[in-house]
Amino acid sequence: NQGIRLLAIDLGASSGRVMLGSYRDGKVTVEEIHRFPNGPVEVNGHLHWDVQRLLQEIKHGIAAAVASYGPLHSLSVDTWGVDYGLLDEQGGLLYAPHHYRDQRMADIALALEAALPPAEQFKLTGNQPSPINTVYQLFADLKAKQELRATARQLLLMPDLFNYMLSGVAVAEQTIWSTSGLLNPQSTAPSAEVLRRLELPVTLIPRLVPAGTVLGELRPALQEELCSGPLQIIAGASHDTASAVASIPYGEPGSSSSGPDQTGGVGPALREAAFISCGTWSLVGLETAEPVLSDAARASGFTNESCFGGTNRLLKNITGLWLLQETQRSWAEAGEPLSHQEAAELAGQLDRPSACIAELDPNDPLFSTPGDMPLRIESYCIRTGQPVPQTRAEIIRSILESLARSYADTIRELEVLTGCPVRCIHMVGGGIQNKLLCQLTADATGKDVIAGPVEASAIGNILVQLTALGAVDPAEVRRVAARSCSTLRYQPSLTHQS
Ligand code: ADP
Ligand code: LRH
Repeated sequence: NQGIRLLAIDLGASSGRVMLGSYRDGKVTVEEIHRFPNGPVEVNGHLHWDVQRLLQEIKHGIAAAVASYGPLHSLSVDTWGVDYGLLDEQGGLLYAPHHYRDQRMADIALALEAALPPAEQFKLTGNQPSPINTVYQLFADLKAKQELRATARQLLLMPDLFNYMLSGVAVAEQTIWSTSGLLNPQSTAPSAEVLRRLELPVTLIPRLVPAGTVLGELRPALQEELCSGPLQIIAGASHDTASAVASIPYGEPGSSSSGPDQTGGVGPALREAAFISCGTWSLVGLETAEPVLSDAARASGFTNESCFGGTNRLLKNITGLWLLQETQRSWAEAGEPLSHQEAAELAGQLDRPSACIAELDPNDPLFSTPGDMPLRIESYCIRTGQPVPQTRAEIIRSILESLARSYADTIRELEVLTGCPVRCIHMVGGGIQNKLLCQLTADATGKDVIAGPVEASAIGNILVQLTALGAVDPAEVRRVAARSCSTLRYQPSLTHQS
């Protein structure tokens, strides 16, 4: 009994992976078929995504999986949020999609906010206003290139774009569109008011579909090229964060997080466990029944996004391990590369009491664009009157301790906003391989951290596909996740000062 075999194509901002999922005896197992780097590509002073290369990598992964395992049932692509491609009348891409770290929005953001102030955006969409949001980027692109009003026929967010390139079917999947700043807070329809106030054409938005919608089969030409047979393409929980949260094994013994509202109904949180999805970004939040649209939520930087199944994620986007990735990139360019594992080990070996550790605000705009991160950390320290970390270990440790501190601050804010105590934290994603970061998070929050799975987005992607195929009942997803994932528990160390 081979069970059901399917592919999760999980594109993160720093790497993409093609993962084979097998579902048998009520459990999912995953195996990495192909991994490739991803990141911003500068063309004529602007940052873009290399969509054609990413498509080639995806195709390579499909062919490799079929060569090793034979026919597969389905595949689904999930990606980072907010970015998009515009299609012309023939269904071709008008230009290479911009990367959300591109700086073309700097001035135009003010014009957008004059037409639609941030507080109104938040009430109308539930999304925290930010120049990276689709709505800001689209407003900027339509102002800069007037001809797009005539030539652009459809706007596809990144996972919808890849699923379209594979299947020929264009949709707007709800979880990824919940990052756009263009839908109502429940992500069930475009916000007519936002579109009207910003003069954005509603016709660009394809048909909205929920996570777990079968789109059709792999295009015939691709079937012939890659797998000589049918392969279903599914719009899963296409936002990588929605997929990651779908994989969380809530209800793991001792996590006090198995059922809805165990707080006695004090607040809107669905569980007493918070999550941290830890990759290029750190997404720190709680699942709630409904979007939280209070002024306090907006003022403290929270956003609302859709989960698989229609619940809400109240979360903050924290500039996460991007700080470390860019630091490592600078060192590699200087001829002194350091792997992820070496970086974590170096910071762990530091003699902490005598070390020079800076307190960084990861969300300071200084850190948001590509550049010489060690130099920026130095400028930040000078600006904020702190001693400058000197050694590589001190720089890494400053980043990791600052991330853990901002996680702790965010979790305290979540408790105040929802009125629900957070008992423990589920950490998922590539960043949990950094054991020091997990321990620092337990120490800074004073709460148990349950770490796992690493490949959360891929596992969530597979689980949602299984519901679309009718193999797993949506109500069973958490239980299958709990059976499929092993976790590691970190407890606050005795030296923790709360
Ligand atoms: P994304 O999906 O945004 O591309 P990932 O979830 O793949 O990000 O996480 C990538 C991050 O995980 C890296 O930036 C790195 O900091 C961390 N990481 C990956 N592998 C390891 C490792 N072996 N040890 C420590 N940290 C790691
Ligand atoms: C993380 C993520 C996050 C944001 C950002 C742009 O990969 O999806 O949730 O949307 O990318």
